[in-house]
Amino acid sequence: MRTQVAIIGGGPAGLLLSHILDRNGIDSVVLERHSRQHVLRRIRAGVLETGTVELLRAVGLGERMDREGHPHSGAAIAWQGRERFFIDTKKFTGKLMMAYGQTAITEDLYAARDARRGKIIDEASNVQLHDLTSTQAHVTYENKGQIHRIDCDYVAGCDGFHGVSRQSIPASLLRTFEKVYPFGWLSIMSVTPPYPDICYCYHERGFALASQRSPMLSRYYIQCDIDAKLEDWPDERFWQELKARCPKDMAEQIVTGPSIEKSIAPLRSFVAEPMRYGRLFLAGDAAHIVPPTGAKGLNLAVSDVFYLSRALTEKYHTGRTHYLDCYSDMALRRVWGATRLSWWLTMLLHRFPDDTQFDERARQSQFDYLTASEHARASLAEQYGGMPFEA
Ligand code: RFL
Ligand code: PHB
Repeated sequence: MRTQVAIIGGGPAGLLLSHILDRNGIDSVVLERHSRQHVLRRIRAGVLETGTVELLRAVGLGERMDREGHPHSGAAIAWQGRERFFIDTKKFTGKLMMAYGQTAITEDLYAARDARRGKIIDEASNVQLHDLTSTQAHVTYENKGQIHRIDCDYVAGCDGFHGVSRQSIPASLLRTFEKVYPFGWLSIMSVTPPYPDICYCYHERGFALASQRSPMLSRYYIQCDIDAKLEDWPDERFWQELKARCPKDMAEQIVTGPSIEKSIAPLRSFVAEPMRYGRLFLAGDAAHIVPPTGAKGLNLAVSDVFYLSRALTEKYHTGRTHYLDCYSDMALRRVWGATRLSWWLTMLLHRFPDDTQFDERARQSQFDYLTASEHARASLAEQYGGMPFEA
């Protein structure tokens, strides 16, 4: 088989890239390790920046999002013993954000690719990338016991943190930057009316977060020990702990019910540089991971895809390689901005096992500064709402 762009990974980054390339007359094949059912079962991000929302609309993926998503003007921080604080993206940037789940976006993307007879190969195992610095770049994979080969002009590595693409770059050429946090997030989904605001809670017992997917679907998170086990967290205990970390009026408003999903995710910051090796371009979690505190992971995957689709379109339509040549630098500038914000919010809103009284006071002072300074509030709102894409 031959294609113009071989895309490794059928998550949001890979599917969106394939969709946009197709709209621009560029052929691609998506190779996904898991079954479609498995990919669609994953519950992950839920908050979209304006830039993400506008891009999805611009490429014909806005209809269901605008019908079912919940536009909102930012998020609240409930700091123990203090007045509620609001990260007001609407006031400071004029922009609305959108609560719309990654699961729904992935469904929309599969539907859009199917409608255009897009080539997505599920359950492609042992994917390998070959000759990435030559004009004979190709990928091989196994499917139903047979080995297949796809020749291509470019390879897009959209295969997440544990994928094969980043590992195909010689270690001597790759620099990685990593921070692993000493706790995780325990999450549940429940068929209950959500708390009205997305609300981040800081409490001496640890962090908690109220979020939402739809008028009858709630998503809640609490900070947990790094070695926490799901079996130790029956629903009853989760709700009790969540409510203990929220202000009283908020706890009283939270509607509890049986969980339909429960999982634990570790928190990590990770960036790999550069995001290009010869004809291979990395996008999304394949190149970087942020802790979910800033709700940036999915939004970064989308901004990478915006830059990469523009670069490939320029190359195929005009022969110029300006955007391909600056893809890594441009994408990384945005990545580092979101990485820094996610790290900062994680430090601000969590209790660390080795916290001293100094750390606690410094955190309180940081929060005091936010409440006292219009400039500080504007800066946070601008970054939480998402920085614009570079021209
Ligand atoms: P994905 O979604 O991980 O998709 C990558 C796809 O590649 C496939 N794959 C391979 N395919 C072929 N060959 C291989 N060798 C392959 N290896 C992997 C995988 O099966 C998968 O389908 O990456 P992408 O597209 O870059 O999208 C990024 C987002 O998914 C991610 O940034 C966010 O979901 C991060 N994230 C969250 N972000 C938020 O903003 N808020 C959240 O609440 C939130 N929760 C999460 C998360 C990420 C999680 N992960 C990755 C463990 C919760 C979890 C559990
Ligand atoms: C979510 O809705 O899943 C969500 C919201 C805000 C975050 C992270 C996750 O910071």
